[in-house]
Amino acid sequence: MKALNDEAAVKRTNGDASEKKAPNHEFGIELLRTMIRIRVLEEGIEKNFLAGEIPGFAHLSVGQEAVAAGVCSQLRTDDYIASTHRGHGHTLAKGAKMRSMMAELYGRATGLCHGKGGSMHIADFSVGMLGANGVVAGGFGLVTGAALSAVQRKTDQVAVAFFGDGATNRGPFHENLNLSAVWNLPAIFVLENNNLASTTSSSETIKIADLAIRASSYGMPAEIVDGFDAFAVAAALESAVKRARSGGGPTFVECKTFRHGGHFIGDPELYRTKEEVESFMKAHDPIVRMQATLGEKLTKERFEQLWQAARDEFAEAVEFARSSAPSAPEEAFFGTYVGDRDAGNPVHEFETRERDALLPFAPKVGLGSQGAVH
Ligand SMILES: Cc1ncc(C[n+]2csc(CCOP(=O)(O)OP(=O)(O)O)c2C)c(N)n1
Repeated sequence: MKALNDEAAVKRTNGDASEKKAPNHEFGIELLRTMIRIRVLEEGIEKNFLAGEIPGFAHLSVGQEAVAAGVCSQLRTDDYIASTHRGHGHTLAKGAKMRSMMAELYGRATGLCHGKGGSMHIADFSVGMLGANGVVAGGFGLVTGAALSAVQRKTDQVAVAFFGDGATNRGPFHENLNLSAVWNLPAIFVLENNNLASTTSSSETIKIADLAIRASSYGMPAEIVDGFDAFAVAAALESAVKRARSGGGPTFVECKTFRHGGHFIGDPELYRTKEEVESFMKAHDPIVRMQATLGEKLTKERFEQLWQAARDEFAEAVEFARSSAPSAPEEAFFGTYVGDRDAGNPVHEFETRERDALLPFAPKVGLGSQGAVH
């Protein structure tokens, strides 16, 4: 095995995407479209959640949209991502349908996980979205496994883990970065550094400001980018994806970003002031940033069309969710596996007779595990 070398250094692009190539305005509009769709989706989720229509918990990523949009713009549908508890943007940007997402959040049978996952455990394997996760740092193992499987199947797929600064203090972060580097896997680790873990500032729990430095310990190159600049995020990912697909191994990308809303919907946010939040957001909104970068290339009409199309899409998605049937109690026994491989019993899905026997114990409402872990 090759030891740590010069390659394992932290690169700082500080949002200067032009360092790599001049921004293409049509691509910028595509990034903007994704960011606006995420913004409209999440603001709508907040409204309907507060109206009591959505069960469980929901965590929003308003302010962080440039990361989801920039990263996913560089991925193919058959590439993998694993998300966090703050995963609506990642899921939408990876290609999930907004209406299937909303149905999932509403606990409906037509949802992506038949209403059993909700906001925090939503997944869509058809677009390579391996799951949001109620367990902080829960996505790392999925990504290492998916990247290993791509190598074993001899495909050129890549796998991306999204995670927050808080997750970098957990064991799975270190174990999976190490293993991915040692095995030279096509994995990409995307940190959304919003400087907060729930209510705690990372300055109280971490002694370093640039968490990308941690990648050096595992012999992995890292890049720090301005996470409000979707072009910069896309440029960093373009390099990381190229490296991963060509057998060059994993990369760490730290995106400096900001969470506009509370940790979860309903968070009283006693740890920061409203003024602080608003003034920061005013200066760093990724949508405003892209609008400014595009300048005259983006007409007022086109900008308004993007918002209107997103609002229409959201309205249709809510209508679909509201009019879908709730997930049935017996749904709890589908997609569940039993058996013991070591004892020679194949792992298999519950058979109908087993489900029938368990039916009396089914939960009274079909909301699955929503809100079980927060
Ligand atoms: C293993 C585990 N520990 C604690 C929690 C409670 N919890 C939920 S989110 C969160 C903060 C995570 O912070 P970070 O990783 O920075 O992500 P962010 O919320 O900033 O997106 C914590 C501690 C959890 N869900 N799982």
